[in-house]
Parts: sequence; C-alpha cells; structure tokens
Amino acid sequence: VERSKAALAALRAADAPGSVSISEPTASAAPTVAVAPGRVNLVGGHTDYNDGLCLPMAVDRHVAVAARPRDDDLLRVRAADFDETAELAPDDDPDGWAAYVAAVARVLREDDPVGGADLAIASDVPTGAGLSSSAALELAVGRALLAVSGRDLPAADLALACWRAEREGVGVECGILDQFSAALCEADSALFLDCRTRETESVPLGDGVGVLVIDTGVSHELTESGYNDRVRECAAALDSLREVADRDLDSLRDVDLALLDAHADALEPIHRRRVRHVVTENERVRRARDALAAGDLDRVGDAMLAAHESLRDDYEVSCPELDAAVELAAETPGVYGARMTGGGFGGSAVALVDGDALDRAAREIRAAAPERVGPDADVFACRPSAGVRLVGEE
Ligand code: GAF
Repeated sequence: VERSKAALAALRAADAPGSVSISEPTASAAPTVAVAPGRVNLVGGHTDYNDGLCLPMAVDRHVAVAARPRDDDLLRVRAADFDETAELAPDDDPDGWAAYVAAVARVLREDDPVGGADLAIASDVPTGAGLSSSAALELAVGRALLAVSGRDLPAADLALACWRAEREGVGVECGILDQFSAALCEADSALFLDCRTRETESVPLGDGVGVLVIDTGVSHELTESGYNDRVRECAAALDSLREVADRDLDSLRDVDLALLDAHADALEPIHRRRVRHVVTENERVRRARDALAAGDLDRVGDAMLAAHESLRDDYEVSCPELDAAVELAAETPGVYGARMTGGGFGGSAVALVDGDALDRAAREIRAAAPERVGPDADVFACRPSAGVRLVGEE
C-alpha cells in the first residue's frame, strides 16, 4: 500500500506525468508498481461500440497497483481506498471492485499462466465520475500481474484483454474507448482512435491549452444506468436500416447522413435520433482532430459544444447537472468548449480552456458550481498523461 501510494504522490508532484520513479524501499523484495490513468473524452461519445471514432485524453489521475509474487495461485488484494482486502482463488467470482481484478486475471490466464500475487491498490481517479476509473484499475492490475508472472503483452493486446474482462466479467457491453485510452494515450497529447481498425494517432494538445474536469457529484454506474439500453438501441436501429435500405451494413460506421435521410421516415423516431447522433459525432471527431492538429482551438470547442447537444437531445444520455456544468463552462471567459464525458447519466463534463485563463476559469467555475451544478460538484484541472506503465519504466 505504501508503495502504490508513493507512486501516486510522485505522479502528482511530477512536472511531466509520463516519467516518474520512486525511491527503492530498503526491504529486498521491492514490489513492482504499475500505474494506469483515467481519461476524459474530448469528442466521440458512444461511438466506440458502433465501430466509430473518438478523441480521448488520459488525465494525470491514476490507479497504482503494487504487486509481489506469491508461491500459491491466490490473489490477495488490498484496496487501500476502501479499506478492504479480498482473497481470490482462480475460480472465484466476486462482486464490487474485486470483480475487475478477478476478471482481468481470468482473461490473462487463458493464454498463459498468471502466478499468485499480493496486490495493493491505491487510486486518485474519482470513482463514478465518468473518468474511467474501472479501465484504469483493469489496466494497472493487468500490467502488474503480467510483470510478476514474467510476462508481457503489447499495450493494445492488454487493452483488448481488459476490454473482454469488463464485458464478460463485469457485464458492461462497453466499447474499447476506455481501455485503449488507459493503455495507449501519450503524454501531452489526445488520442485519435478508430474503433473499427483499432488504429491510433497521437495528436499533441499544444502549449497553452488547459483542460478542466467538472465532476457533477452525481455518481453514475454503467451497470445500473441506461448504457446497455443504448447499445441495444443502436443494434436495433442498425437492423432496421439494413432492412429498409436493403444494404449490407456491418455497423453504424457504414451509415452516412445521406443514407439516414433517405430512410429516416421508415425508422422509429428513437432509432433515427440514435443513428443521427452516431453519424454526426464521427464527423465531429474528424473535425476536432484536424482542428486540434492545426491549433484551431475555437473549432475544437465548437465541436465539443455540438457534441454535447447531440448527446443531450439525440442520444439522451445527459442529465440536468451535466447540462448545467456545460452551460456554466461555456459562458466562462477563456473556455473554448465543453461537453459531458464518459457514459453519461451523471459523472463529469470536460472543458477545453485557454491555458492563460485556466486558473481564473477554474476559480470562477468552482465558485458557481455548488449553486449551478450541484452541492457535491468538484472542479479540477488536468494534464494529458501517458498510458499504463510500470513505475521506473520509460
Ligand atoms: C463508457 C464506456 F465504457 C465506453 O466504452 C464508451 O462507450 C463511453 O462510455 C461513452 O463514449 O465510458
């Protein structure tokens, strides 16, 4: 626990969150420590499970997992923030936070052995805030377990293993956004992610750009929310479109506005709205990627604001607190744009801010948030961080 907390403290204090080391403990068997970041998604909400495009950024909030091998096949896991310990045999199927640990170990064991380990988890990624604390936990546990088992996997393969763990082990029908963000984001950059080809491209954020998280304090839980309903609505809308358009469509990625408009009247209104969001959101991701690469932050901000409207009106995954957070950010001087981030139904909004105005914007939003957004709202700046890694590893 001390070691994973030391890693978090070092990351918080570092100038460049990509590279930290912590001093060696005096005990001979120093535990290995893996860290993985949370994320915000600048544009590209609910596109990932439709084979679409996203533009996330890892944040400098992490889950740290310290690991030491054991002689048996047990995982003895201490979750410092919950003050709980779980002891997991290979076939155990626990609930709560331990479900993520057990599911990752189970998927990794399918290829090659994963040895028993003592694990200590500490985190400064807020939970239930839409910042993907669960994917950060999965990736950090996965990287730590591989390390103590003398194994390694390319980051994208580890991300896919963790994605399967979340779907099969925890029951969220999520896409790959969160696990790929926690695995493949690079420091100082956003990540353009094509969920169909799984190709990625780092897009530097540029100097002088700030990012603010406005956590509404309304907790969201993907397993309990309407998330899986949206996944099913998209699948049903795709089936209807295939039928009415008599076209062989693999996913909503194959739909454009011309095709949607030509058959809109034949679709149920709810399906029309869901498809319109996905199609226009993919376009906004392309626009935002190009604008970010060109340093045109006004255009990135416009894409974020339009994305929020689409998620609110067509996709119906926002909530009054998220709408208020985006509205508050948008009227604050220095803010280019803002939108809800993550699955929705609570959680956080993300705002892109002129770096020179960041401190003032944060102060103003923080001062107004309790009344405008909610009593438990929290506002903090974050920097683009690197994906999962072992501490001390460059
Ligand atoms: C959640 C899911 F886990 C992601 O896969 C993604 O769909 C996101 O919501 C919405 O873009 O974080």
